[in-house]
Amino acid sequence: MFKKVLIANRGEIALRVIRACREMGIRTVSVYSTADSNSLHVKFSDEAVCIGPPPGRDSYLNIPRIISAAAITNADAIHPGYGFLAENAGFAEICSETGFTFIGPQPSAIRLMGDKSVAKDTMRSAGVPVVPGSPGTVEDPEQARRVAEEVGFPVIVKASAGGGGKGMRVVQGPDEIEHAFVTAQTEALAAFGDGSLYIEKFIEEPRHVEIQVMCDRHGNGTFLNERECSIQRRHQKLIEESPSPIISPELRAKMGEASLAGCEYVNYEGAGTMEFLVDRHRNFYFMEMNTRIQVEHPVTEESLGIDLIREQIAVAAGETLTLRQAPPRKHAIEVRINAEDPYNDFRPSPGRVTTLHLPGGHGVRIDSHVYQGYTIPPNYDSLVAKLITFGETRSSAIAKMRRALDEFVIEGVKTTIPFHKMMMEHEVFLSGQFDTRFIDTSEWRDRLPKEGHP
Ligand code: MV4
Repeated sequence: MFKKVLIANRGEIALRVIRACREMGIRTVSVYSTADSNSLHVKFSDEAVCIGPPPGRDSYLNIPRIISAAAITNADAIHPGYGFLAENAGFAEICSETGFTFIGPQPSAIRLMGDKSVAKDTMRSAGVPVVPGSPGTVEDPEQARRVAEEVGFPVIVKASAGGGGKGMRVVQGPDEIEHAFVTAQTEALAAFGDGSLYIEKFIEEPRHVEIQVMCDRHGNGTFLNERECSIQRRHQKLIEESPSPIISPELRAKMGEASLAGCEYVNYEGAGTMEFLVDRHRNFYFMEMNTRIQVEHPVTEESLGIDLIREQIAVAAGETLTLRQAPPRKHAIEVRINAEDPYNDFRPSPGRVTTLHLPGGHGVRIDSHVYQGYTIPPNYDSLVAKLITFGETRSSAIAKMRRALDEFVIEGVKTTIPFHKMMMEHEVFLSGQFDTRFIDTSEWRDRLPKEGHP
């Protein structure tokens, strides 16, 4: 097992990894920017190295500085968390070339999944259901139109280098395709330096359901059920749960087996997530694979009673996978409490947390790096806390979430708590019958608690 792990991240995920390492008897090294010198990940690790000023490119994204920090502290392995360098194949490669184990999949798997069009073609070859569309990329608007006529409108044009919604255009009919192609290509080229596009049938009212997988290097792999992630705003998830209210044991088995077939096909190692769209007829289609641990991993942990970070570290150290497939034991829900103002289009609200009281008690988990007096810097994401509740049934998890949200006191910054209080009473959320369009198309703004009156 590793003796010392460097965590190339910040915030709650850095803390989550430090905690797992502590429990495993592994020493930890934090890296931090000057914006984070008062952060808990710096205080809770055994060692900490300042790697630069606040901008990501000068600190948490700066590969030479992170590798230097690992070298001077004599770390064995590097955990990338999520975001920053977590899905940078070049970084994973440099880690192993400089003698550090990258806690994640092989660089080749990261690179393969980073190109969405290649990932889709690979998964199709592995027998995973994919949305009908162009094999590979489309080179010009004329080829795009031919593919669209074949699969039938509406279609969606997507950037191969994209993910998370950038460089996407929905096309309703043939007269719109040229414009969509040109604007998507321009956007993709500007955002990713790669203008390649592919086309697929547009799925209406889709749900986002993802499968957690974990594989070791000895050929063992398992799927750890699904997470329902359809409540999103601008491709940022706000609420996640496991199990999904719409997934039957039969569908779970099908999606899980398909995910594992995909992993086996690419000899996947480590933790990963297969993202699927599920249509109104409960057909499922592979969308993307995330080759990292995800923000919402705690709902899987609390539903199954497992520790994904511990397992991720163990398989990276070469141990044999000990997790086994099992039906959900509990229903778990996570809400993301962000320093954002839900009354003002979720505008970021960084600043000093003057008062903080965190909820607790039966069936409640908080993953947070925030403490009273801490200043949330404006430089990074706005996640303040992940509040997870879990119980025997979905309705008991929701009852605990309502209670926990009522106990939560945070002053000094605006947060998404009022949004989540509203959601835990919203009949569409309670029914489980929602899709990815909820935030854009449902009535919810006038149901937020009156401002200043929780
Ligand atoms: C789609 C789709 C409908 N049909 N593909 C959005 C982000 C990227 N990962 C893929 N996305 C979508 N792809 C087809 N063929 C609808 C979306 C989509 C979406 C997907 C998951 C969660 C939220 C979403 C919000 C808008 C659009």
